Parts: sequence; structure tokens; C-alpha cells
Amino acid sequence: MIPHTPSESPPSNLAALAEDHYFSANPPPKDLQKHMKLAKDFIEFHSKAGRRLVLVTSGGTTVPLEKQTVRFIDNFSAGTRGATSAEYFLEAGYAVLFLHRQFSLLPYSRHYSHATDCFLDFLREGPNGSVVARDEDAGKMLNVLRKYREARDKNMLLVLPFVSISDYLHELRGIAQLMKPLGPKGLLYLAAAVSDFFVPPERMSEHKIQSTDAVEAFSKKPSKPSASEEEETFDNFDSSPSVPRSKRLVVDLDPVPKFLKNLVEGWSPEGMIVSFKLETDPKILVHKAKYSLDRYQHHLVIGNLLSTRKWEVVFVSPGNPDKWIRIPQGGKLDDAKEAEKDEPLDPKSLPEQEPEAEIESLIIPAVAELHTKYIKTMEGKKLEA
Ligand code: PAZ
Repeated sequence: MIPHTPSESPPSNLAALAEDHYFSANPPPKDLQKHMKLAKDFIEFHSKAGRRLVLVTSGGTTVPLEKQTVRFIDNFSAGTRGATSAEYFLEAGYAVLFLHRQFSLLPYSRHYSHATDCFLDFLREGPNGSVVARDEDAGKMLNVLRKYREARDKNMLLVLPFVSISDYLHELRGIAQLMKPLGPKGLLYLAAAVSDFFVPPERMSEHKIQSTDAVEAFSKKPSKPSASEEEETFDNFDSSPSVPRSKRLVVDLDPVPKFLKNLVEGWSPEGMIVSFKLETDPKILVHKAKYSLDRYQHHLVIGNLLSTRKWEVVFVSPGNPDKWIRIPQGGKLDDAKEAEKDEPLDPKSLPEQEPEAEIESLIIPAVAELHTKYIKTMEGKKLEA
């Protein structure tokens, strides 16, 4: 992988200033210290064994609207990519630190926590009041359970949850910094769908945002609406029923600082960094992936489209041609051959049901191969120095 010249990289001192400001203004999650202790022990254990370790981030992030949070903005991600990838990394011999949005899918248990297949559907009552797996599910369940137990018993999997965007960033920074002793054997695989916007603490309401003036009426006599408030009644979209501006909830969001540069240059200077880029418009996917790589100078961007993300992804890495990885449209891997098409699939051409094979079974070996090359290059550089 050949590093290339950044086009519009923010100056490092600005990135450091943005980091200081963000992390001092946004309080850490209450379990941060506890999580860092668990992460440190886990990383040290695998670092001593000379093992590769991957940090997999997974799921969405919430954007709280209130400090005592009742309402928040969220996104679609269920954590399928992250949880599935974690299983294939374990299969490839990696220790996995799985940093996930609370209540999103988890490696192994994901097979039994779908919205359509509740885990109770896989169970039945057995002899003497015992609970057993249904006969038709028992084989697969035993296989999944064995893999899960093995990962846990051998201390190969550490699972840490986060909730909000600021929790995520505090956890990511802390863990990335702890991964330094792994050198190039550390891999950061950033599959979480991280919000680009947030409400900064200085503009966040402490309590639940009110939808009526009942609280004001409780503390003082309500005054007659002012002339300007009455005018607001008419200040609205032509087609909608008239709603005064004072009754609308207008949410004013700031952009979340882009910390990928800080990650690459400061928090994890030696680890291999893989980010994901999600788009909905096929025309801009590869361009956006290249832009991100150019801007942050990391090692691999995996591009995917919302509608086809279980069927194909594109690898964009420095010095390599773009590489599309696809599940053959029949859904099976037996007839897998690299598709010739170097552009996104038409979602209308895809079968309605999900592919039988998991695309992560192709993504992870390809990432691991790039990681092997990366480790060799970095170790070679060390020897030269
Ligand atoms: O969680 P999921 O499997 O439904 O979706 C995975 C994904 C699309 C969130 C992930 O592949 C991804 O692209 N993450 C990064 C999103 C982004 O910040 O652009």
C-alpha cells in the first residue's frame, strides 16, 4: 500500500485543537474507566501472545437532544456488518474487541435475536420441565454455541457497549491509544454508522423538551400572545396546517469533528485503519471513498450502498485498483467468481430475499490479506531504520 499526497487534509494543529475542545466539552461515559481497564488487560494479553487484534466498531450512535435524555436522533444500523465481521475475524485467528452500540446485534447471539426470529421461537419444553432447542434448530445452535463458548473461554472476544456519539468517541480514542503496544498487528475496523451531527452541550436542554406551555403556566400567568407570535401563525408552509413557529421543535445541530486524522496520526499511528463509507447514491460512492482516503491517509476504505450492502462492497486502498467484492446473484458462493463489472450493481437486478451467503465471509479474508502485507511492510521499515 503506497501512501499518497493528501488533497485537503486539515492542518494537524487544528485537528489537535478540535480534539481538546470536543473531549473537554463533552463528558465521558460513566463506565469509561471500567471499560479501559478491561480493554487494557485484553490488549496486553494478546499483545504478549504476539496475536493480531482487531477493534470492530458496530451499530449506530444516538444523538441526545436533552442531557437527561428522553429523546434522541438515531440511524438505521442494526450492527449486522460489525457482528458478522467479528465472527469471521475470530475464525481467521484474530482477537476481537467488539465496541458496539448498546442493544445492537452481537457476534453469535445475532443468529437468534432477529426481529422476525425471536430466540424463544428456537426453544421448546423438554422432559422434566427443562428447556431444549427445537430438533430442527439444535444442530446449528450447538455449532454457534460452541464457537461462542470457545471465543469466550479462550478470552478471544471482549464486548464493550456505548450509547451516544460522544460515548463512542471517548471509547474509540481510549481503546485506540491502548492498542499502541500491538504495533502493526493492531487493526481498526470501523463499521459503526457514526452520526455526522450532534447537539453541543452548551445548547442542550437539561430536562425533557416541553411540547406545551403547561410548565410556564405553572410558574407564571400565561400572557396574551404577542403580535409577533400571532404573525408566526401564518409563517408556515403553504400546504400544511398552520403551526406557529413557537410550537415547532427546531433542532440546530453542529457537525461532529472528523477525528479520523487524529486517529491516524495520534491515537493509533502504527495500527492498520479500515473505515467504511456508506452512501445511497451509486454515482458518488467511489468518489467519496477516495476522498476520505486522500484526506485522512489511512489504509483502506470499504464503500457500500444502503440498498446493496449485503451483496457488494468496494475496497479503495492507496496504490491498488478499486476492488469490488460481490456475492454472486444466485446467493451461493459455489459459483463465486470475481464479477467483471467495476461499478455498483443495480439494486433492481437483485433477488428480493437476502443472499444465502454472508458477504463478510469474503470481506474479512480480503482485509486479513491486506493486513498481512501491511504488517510485513511496517516490520520491514522498522528493520531498515
Ligand atoms: O449495521 P448494518 O449492517 O445494517 O449496516 C452496516 C453499515 C452500512 C453501517 C456499515 O457497513 C457502514 O458503512 N458503516 C459506516 C457508515 C458511514 O459512516 O458512512
